[in-house]
Amino acid sequence: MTTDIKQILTSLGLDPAILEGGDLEVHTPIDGSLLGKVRQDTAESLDQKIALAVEAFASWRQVPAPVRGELVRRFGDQLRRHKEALGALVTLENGKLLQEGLGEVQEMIDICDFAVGLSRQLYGLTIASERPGHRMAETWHPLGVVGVISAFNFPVAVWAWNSAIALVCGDPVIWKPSDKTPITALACQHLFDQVAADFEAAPEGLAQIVIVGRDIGQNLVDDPRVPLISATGSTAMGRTIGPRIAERFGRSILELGGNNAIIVGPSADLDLTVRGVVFGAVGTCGQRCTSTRRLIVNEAIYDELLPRLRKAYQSIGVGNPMEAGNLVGPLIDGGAFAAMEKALVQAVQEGGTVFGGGRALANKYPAAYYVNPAIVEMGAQTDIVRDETFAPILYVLKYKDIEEAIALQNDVPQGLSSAIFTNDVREAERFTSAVGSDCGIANVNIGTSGAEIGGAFGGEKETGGGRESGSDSWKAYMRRSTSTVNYTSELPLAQGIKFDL
Ligand code: UN1
Repeated sequence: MTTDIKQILTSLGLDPAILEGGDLEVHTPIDGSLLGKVRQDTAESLDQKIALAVEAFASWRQVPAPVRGELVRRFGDQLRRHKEALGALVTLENGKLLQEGLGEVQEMIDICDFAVGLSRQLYGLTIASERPGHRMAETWHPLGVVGVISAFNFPVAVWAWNSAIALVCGDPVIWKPSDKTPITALACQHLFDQVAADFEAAPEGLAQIVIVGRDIGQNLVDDPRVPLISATGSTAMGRTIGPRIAERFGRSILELGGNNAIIVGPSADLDLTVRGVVFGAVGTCGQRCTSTRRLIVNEAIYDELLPRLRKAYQSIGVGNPMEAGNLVGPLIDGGAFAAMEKALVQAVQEGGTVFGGGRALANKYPAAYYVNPAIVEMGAQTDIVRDETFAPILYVLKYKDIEEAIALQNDVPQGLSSAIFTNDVREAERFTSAVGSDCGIANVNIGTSGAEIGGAFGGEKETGGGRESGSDSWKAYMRRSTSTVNYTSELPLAQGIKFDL
């Protein structure tokens, strides 16, 4: 696969001129070199795009949902045709492994398929009325313009989860991608535009992109013409925008920080466990919101598991994510590296013993930030363990009984993903029960990351409570209307109230 950005853009049908003339500098985390200077939107152009999206809504909401699904089906096909190039672009701009870049595009294709099926299944209920000769039903209607704010770590898939669903639900989309990954976003937008141009029922401005920083981005968040904001990012970001959206009675889907743990029970299959833990902790260089950050190990197997984990860590190839054989690519930038270093210093201050860590390949890539993943054995779940550091740091804790393990797993502010490795059905069932994991995702014998699109994705507590992607997450993108129809010549009142005129 070529690493030449101009060649990749051309194969996606984009003019490489998008890399010139702007003031937003984009660097590849692979070697730190400049990929381009992208033009940004202004407050005025954002305002115009919102106005155009409002106009698009007026017609798109009247297009039958299965026809809306047909547009998304064509977009999924378009992604299939361009999977290799778009996957490579994700790797180039974000630094994740090529396999992971391709996986992300596959996730986009999968959600398109899901949304196409959904476009014929936006079902409402019929409800038994307490009054004779009355029918009650609920209908789901399009909601309006959806603002999507996405993060650098999943620069294309998260937009697709939101857009594919929003579009079949009858909603136009305005996307604010991370300012670290605008080029992949422009590529996605271009692929969509090509499909929409050939689709008669698609109004202009159905899906748009705005390249803006945080300041102008606030205008999108605050705009009453945008009834739903779906935002993925840090808890700090959610804490800022959540109340602002609530203040205008807008809706939000927040997918924020995670601090995901794996519990390893005494009966666990340790081969499976090592593979699951390593993928979860070091995959995507620890930069998934579902990355495994904590390992809670039963004391009976602790001394057997830890050496195996250390051995696996020593064999991990850290290096250029385009090259097959490497399992860990670079961190996104120097800021992420500084955060990792700081967390490791604090962990030692809080009693931790660090294995691994530190910068790698600094001579070969002086302007990029490769690191050795770290395992940190902790005596207790201290402050740093309760914090999300977006880097490959795995904190390890020891436990005696399953109640203690579940209590530790839950005793963090975040609530996104969790897992248990066990062959004990009682432990597994307890973990997934009401008194088990308090997270949005609770897995058994698989890791915390790499969720499929068919389920609802998101989590509780400081993770923000939103759900995106599969299951019935679509309901957040529509408004519910409850109708009661009287087909008699009587006018009985609910609750048996008498009101004789
Ligand atoms: C994210 O990190 O924001 O479950 C999303 C996973 C992926 C999505 C992660 N399917 O790891």
